[in-house]
Amino acid sequence: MENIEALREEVLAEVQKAVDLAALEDIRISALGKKGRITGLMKNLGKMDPDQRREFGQALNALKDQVASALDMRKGDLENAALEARLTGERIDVTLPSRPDESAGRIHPISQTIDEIVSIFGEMGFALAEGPDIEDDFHNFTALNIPPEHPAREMQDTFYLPEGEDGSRLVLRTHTSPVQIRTMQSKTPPIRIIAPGRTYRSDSDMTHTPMFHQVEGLVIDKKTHMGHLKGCLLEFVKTYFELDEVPVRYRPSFFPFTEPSAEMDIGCSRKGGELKIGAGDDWLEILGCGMVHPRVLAACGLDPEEYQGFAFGMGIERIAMLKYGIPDLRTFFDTDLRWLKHYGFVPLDVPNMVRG
Ligand code: 2U9
Repeated sequence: MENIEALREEVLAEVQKAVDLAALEDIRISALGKKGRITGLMKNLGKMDPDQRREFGQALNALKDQVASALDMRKGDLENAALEARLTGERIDVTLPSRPDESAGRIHPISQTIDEIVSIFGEMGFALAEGPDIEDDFHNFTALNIPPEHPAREMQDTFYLPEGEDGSRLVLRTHTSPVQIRTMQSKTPPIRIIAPGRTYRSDSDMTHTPMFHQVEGLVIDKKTHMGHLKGCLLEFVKTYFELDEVPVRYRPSFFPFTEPSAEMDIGCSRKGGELKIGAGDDWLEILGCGMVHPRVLAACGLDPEEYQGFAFGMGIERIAMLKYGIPDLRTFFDTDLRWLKHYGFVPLDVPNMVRG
């Protein structure tokens, strides 16, 4: 018993004096390990008579528990002290710029351009509208005053799905205009929407891909006129190209769904083979537009005597190429990661109207 008491004092004092975790581990092994001092006393139990063994055994077990919990406590204290020392010793320089994350993804220029356009028109009170890529003949052609013999309806220009049982053929939408048709059918004016998305045409060369992106806008109200169209589109090109002033001109054009129709050009210079937008003696076609044809309004159940409005449309790849200096349309769809690293946008670091 005296042995046990002496050992208790000795081991507990050692535990308290341990300066680090390695010293503590040595103490644990020397007390509780296979050849440890407490383990050594345990081995003596076999030689004792039953009464003595019970008394001695209980005392030894209590000692073992006490030493184990003292070791645990000291371990916790030493770990806390080590952490405390690290925290006071190490300083984090919060002003250091972060390392570029090589594995971080990029926002595709198409997505970036759509976000920019939607946000510019959003500021002007336009709502985002979306619709299906697979459309019926009515929403893609008929309601848009596209006559049966129009070349846009031909197989060479449009992707048709296999004929249905009733002889009807669904199409991959050739423009996002069906989205506006669906909106006019389901909502009463005033309507102000912007409809970006994928469109499909059976066309493939240097400047055409079978799938491309368009954004179209539509404004319908009782007294919406061409002046609204011009003000709205001028505001858009100035904001999109980040210019205070942009010369614009409208050339007469033709679309089945608008009357009158026009193409909008912006001033530019092409001196020395370099395109500069916003000034100069040259012009660059940017979008098509016009007043919604009365037959289109009527096809959507709106009275052309009561309502009128304007619409416009542009190719997203084209205006992304102009703003971001991307020379080849087909590279948009090559899924080349090096291209995306070069032309893509770092999330949270994209240009916007607030930060520029
Ligand atoms: C409705 C009524 C009218 C949308 C318009 C254009 C002119 C146009 C082209 C630009 C380049 C398509 O991507 S492109 O090839 N679009 O010039 N789009 S007016 O007019 C509409 C749309 C919907 C109900």
